[in-house]
Amino acid sequence: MTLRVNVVSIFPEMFDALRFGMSGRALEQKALELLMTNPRDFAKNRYRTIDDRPYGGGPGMVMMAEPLSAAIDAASGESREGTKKAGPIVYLSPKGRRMEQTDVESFAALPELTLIAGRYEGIDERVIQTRIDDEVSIGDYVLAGGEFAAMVLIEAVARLLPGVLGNEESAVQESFTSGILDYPHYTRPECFENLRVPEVLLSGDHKKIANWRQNQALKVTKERRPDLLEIRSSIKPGDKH
Ligand code: 9D3
Repeated sequence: MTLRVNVVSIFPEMFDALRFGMSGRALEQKALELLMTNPRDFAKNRYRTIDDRPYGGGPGMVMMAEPLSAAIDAASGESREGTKKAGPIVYLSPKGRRMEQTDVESFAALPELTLIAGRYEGIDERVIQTRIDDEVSIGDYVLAGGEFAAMVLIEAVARLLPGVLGNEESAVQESFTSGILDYPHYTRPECFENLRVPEVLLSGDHKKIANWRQNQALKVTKERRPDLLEIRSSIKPGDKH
């Protein structure tokens, strides 16, 4: 039960960051496997060129179709184990559909996934036509490349993999409250810079505490993300969330 993630990137060392924290634990436990492929290793000239100027002119450079498609084919096991499809090939792109937690849950349920991190202005459109199953953005802001977006996806997926969380209660708790913002958290000491922990949390009354937390969560959600409450109230009973 391992999720194999093939990553195609010209900066494979960036993904060393995933060795820390929860994704690091997922890798150690073999719940997650990361396999890096560098398009530069598939470049055709002695300068290992992987980018070229855009046809039609304009600013910046474009990732060339040949090294990138060869890297994708090698990474996704196009030649591996005969007819069996290796799982979807996902291109991290500012033009992609916005990734949500439901997408993360779907990725986490797969046996294998191939992520393409682009650089420059983007990749040759013919690679999208011939190789890409899914185009995903992580939000409406501009990054310098797809690597951090791919790492965001991997970290979000890794914490859902069986056996990774460690604290099983967090997962249960999360499924209860998912869709709204979190309640405030406190730990020792009881008084910090003259700010006291809310009395209810010291009461030992678990019903009252649960009720207080739900109210706090609803209040902050109403203030900051009313859109989340509108989505929730339009969901019929029995709908999966
Ligand atoms: C001027 C047009 N730009 C599109 C907004 C060009 C451009 C900007 C940034 C092309 C590529 C990039 C690099 N970004 C990503 O590869 C990327 C990304 C992002 O920038 N924001 C949110 N999600 C993603 S996923 C990949």
